[in-house]
Amino acid sequence: MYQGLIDRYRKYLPVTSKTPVISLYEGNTPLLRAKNLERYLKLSNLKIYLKCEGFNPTGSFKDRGMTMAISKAAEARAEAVICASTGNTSASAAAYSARAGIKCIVLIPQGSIALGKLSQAMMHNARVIAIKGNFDEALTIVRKIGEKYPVTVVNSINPYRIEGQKTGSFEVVDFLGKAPDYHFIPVGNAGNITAYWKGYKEYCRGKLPRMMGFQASGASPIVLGRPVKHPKTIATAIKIGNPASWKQAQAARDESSGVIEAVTDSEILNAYKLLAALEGVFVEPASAASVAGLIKHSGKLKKQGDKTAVCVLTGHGLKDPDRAIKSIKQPVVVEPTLEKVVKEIKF
Ligand code: AN7
Repeated sequence: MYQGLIDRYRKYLPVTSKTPVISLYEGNTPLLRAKNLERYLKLSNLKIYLKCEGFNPTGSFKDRGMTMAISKAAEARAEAVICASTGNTSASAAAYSARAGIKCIVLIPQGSIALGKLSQAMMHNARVIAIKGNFDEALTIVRKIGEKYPVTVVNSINPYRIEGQKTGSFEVVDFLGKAPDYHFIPVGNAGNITAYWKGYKEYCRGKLPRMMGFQASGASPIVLGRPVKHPKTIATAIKIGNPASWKQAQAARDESSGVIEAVTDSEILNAYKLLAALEGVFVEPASAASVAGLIKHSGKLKKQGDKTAVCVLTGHGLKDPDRAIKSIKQPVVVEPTLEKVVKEIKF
């Protein structure tokens, strides 16, 4: 039986027989072919695959990094871990810490994290501290606490996080038999684009993909070339104005002849709805930035020969049900009679 990504990819990861593996059997997520989306976009030359990271145990890709970070924290006998988070990191850190018996402290930007994520951190008994500020301010505080107090930081500045997350590319390569031509990915704190690129470089014998990173236009520091003091976007997961892995993301872009560009909230919401309606895949808004990026490039992609693209869908749609309900037509309400219901169905 599948027992998680440390078990599967042990020889590529910094673990030994002494590392206590803290796992919820994360990874091994589906890579779905998106034929309806290909047809809708009239991209007959492009095979689109969706790497559905919302299928991870806490509903996001963060579990890949967290199984590593918490296993290594347990190996070092850490008593507590801490992170700043736009939501998913805190949900994952809280779950893995609970399993490891380690205290977990999370700093979140007040009012800016999706309800599902907050409920996860609370249920797993993390010490949740909401700050009257944004993610970047929370991360600055967390870094300082990590330097001064006996607590392990489990944001992606912790190198074990990147190590775990690079297994996403291993799975893509194992499934396709090679790397895709294009790898589309949302960019927030920029750990994941860093990790996927590292993974491709370590695991791939043949040609490497072009890394296509997308930030939300109201939170696009790497695109603008300067930090954004007051980031704004409905994609709260990537509402980040000063990414920790900024330089590594630029390196991934440049080494791979890729891009890091911005997509607007309305492009994100369009991709978000298309994925749900055409492919049966419900993601959270930030995740749809990868597909919004692909749509933005579809004109250019059409003019190429046969190509393969992977879009990473980083988190599950149920994380942020409020956004879903705000984005779509509300259900009709009728009297509880057969007649009224049949009339509404319009047979
Ligand atoms: C769904 O949870 O930063 O570029 O604190 O939750 O590696 O930061 C989340 C990021 C994309 C961006 N999609 O990845 C956090 C946090 C989803 C996310 C990203 C996040 P990075």
